[in-house]
Amino acid sequence: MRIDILTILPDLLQGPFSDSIMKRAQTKGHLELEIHNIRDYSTDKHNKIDDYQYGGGAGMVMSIEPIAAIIEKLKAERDYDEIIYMTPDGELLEQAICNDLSLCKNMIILCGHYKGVDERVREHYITKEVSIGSYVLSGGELGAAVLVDSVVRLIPGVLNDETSALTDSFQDRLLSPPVYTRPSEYRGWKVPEVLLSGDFPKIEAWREKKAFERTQVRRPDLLD
Ligand code: 6GU
Repeated sequence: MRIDILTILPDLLQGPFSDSIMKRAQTKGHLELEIHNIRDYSTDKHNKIDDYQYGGGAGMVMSIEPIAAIIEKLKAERDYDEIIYMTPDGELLEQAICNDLSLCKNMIILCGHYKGVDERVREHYITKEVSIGSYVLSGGELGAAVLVDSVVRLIPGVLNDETSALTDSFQDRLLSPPVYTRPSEYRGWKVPEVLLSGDFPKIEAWREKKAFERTQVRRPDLLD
């Protein structure tokens, strides 16, 4: 998969992709990630990428020209399955969206800032708008990092058996059951007996029961 991220804060996006699974996805060739600085596409002599909003009001708006210039350059190089705008008024990110996006070959992710981008960018270039939750972030970069991580880990070969995405919370609309490791007793706090029994059908039944109970208590909406 190839992902092009368009941002005014490219440094902010270095960290999340230079460690662990996201780093390995790139070195193993599952992910080709390009981070583009929108400012590099400004034709203004001060590299301006925003301006006052028409009609008045506080807050700057990201201009269409530099964003259109990068998107059109990229679209001339390859076909994109999705051009996503990260914004608090987008569709709430859910596992089902991550699953769909994991089938994409190429995608562009635009990170919003200030009061947002000129509406004409959304009308003419954007194919999908995503929010990562009902709260406001200073910019779309952290949202883009969340989106990329949640999608890339689903690409076949990115995770190994031990970290397989098939048993994730949400994949079966259930939260994960509790897990334990050694020691079997710590300060008198014991690991549930069944997990030490070696009786695998019984362990599996216990895990299913716990997953269901946990979902019922914490996220009943997932069971609807
Ligand atoms: Cl994607 N961007 C911003 N700025 N705020 C958000 C968000 C995105 N998702 C939730 N809040």
